[in-house]
Amino acid sequence: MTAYRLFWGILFSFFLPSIYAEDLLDVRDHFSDPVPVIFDTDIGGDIDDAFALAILHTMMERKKCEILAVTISRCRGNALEYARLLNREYFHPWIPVAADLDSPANGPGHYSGQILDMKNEDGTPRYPWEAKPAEKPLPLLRRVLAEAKDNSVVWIQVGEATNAAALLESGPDEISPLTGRELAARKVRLLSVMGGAFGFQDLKWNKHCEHNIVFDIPAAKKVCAEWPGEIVFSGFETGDAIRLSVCGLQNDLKKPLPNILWDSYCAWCRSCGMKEPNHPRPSWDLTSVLFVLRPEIERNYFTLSPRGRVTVLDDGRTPFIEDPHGKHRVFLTSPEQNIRVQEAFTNLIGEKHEVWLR
Ligand SMILES: [Ca+2]
Repeated sequence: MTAYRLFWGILFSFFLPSIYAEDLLDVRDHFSDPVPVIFDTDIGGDIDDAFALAILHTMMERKKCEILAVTISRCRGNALEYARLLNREYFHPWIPVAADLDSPANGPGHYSGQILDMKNEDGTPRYPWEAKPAEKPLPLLRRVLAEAKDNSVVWIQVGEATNAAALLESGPDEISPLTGRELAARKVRLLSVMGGAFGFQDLKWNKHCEHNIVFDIPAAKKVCAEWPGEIVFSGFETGDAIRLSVCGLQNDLKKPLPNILWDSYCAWCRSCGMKEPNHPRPSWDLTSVLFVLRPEIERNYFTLSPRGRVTVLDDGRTPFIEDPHGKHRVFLTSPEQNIRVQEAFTNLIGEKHEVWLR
């Protein structure tokens, strides 16, 4: 055992869990309650959004969650239709998807458009689809929250904070007499964010300007400063240390075909210049999903920092200041926990083909 592993083993085995393990947020009233989830994503850019949505569908099939809506913060390629297609491939085509197709922040994708254009060898569409009108995220978010039980919804934000900031700015309308801030305070139990970078375990991450923050800094500042409820942050360093197993993906996804996740992963690799699909991608967005759906202390997937406050600086850095009255906490993980979480991802990603399609 290296000195590094020994250090973290001692720290996490004896010290941190005794302080923070009992402090994990369980978002269920009862163990069997499905967690109502909003999945707010920049799907179409990096591939982890697609895997994160896929494991949400798997857990919805297990009745561990109910996906109320998929809202897109920055439409990469034709991400709206891609998300609808992924919902359909996972047998939940009724889940509403919303995106602002006119946003100047939109850009090309790495797999969303490619999947929609994909053909079989005989030239027929591999994933047939037809364009439907698009709803913008804000009215969908306001409607879903207005209809939800108080203190029930978990908002998983794995893209920019654009949509959450727009909600906070919204006033009463025909959907709800409540302001967006009032809806967030009354209906949202937890905001689970993949964003920022934190130097709890390695000081170098304090200097990192993370993608989801940088691409909409005003929105990230607003949400960190004004969100009325609890926020847990999975920083860049957490998902970066937990990589998806390429062998696992090949074993679990290649057959039976077609498999939209495998095709998406291959398209992402090709789009990024790789001849073979062989990049063990970080699991950034998946961590924010797993934390919500597997909060059991005995599984020991995650540990949380003490309470505090995250501030977004002008360049996108996200310093954390400890404060017992703060509503922000940050994921801390050990190498042993990272292995356990990676195993969970492999199992969840492969579950569709092991169980549903048997
Ligand atoms: Ca993302």
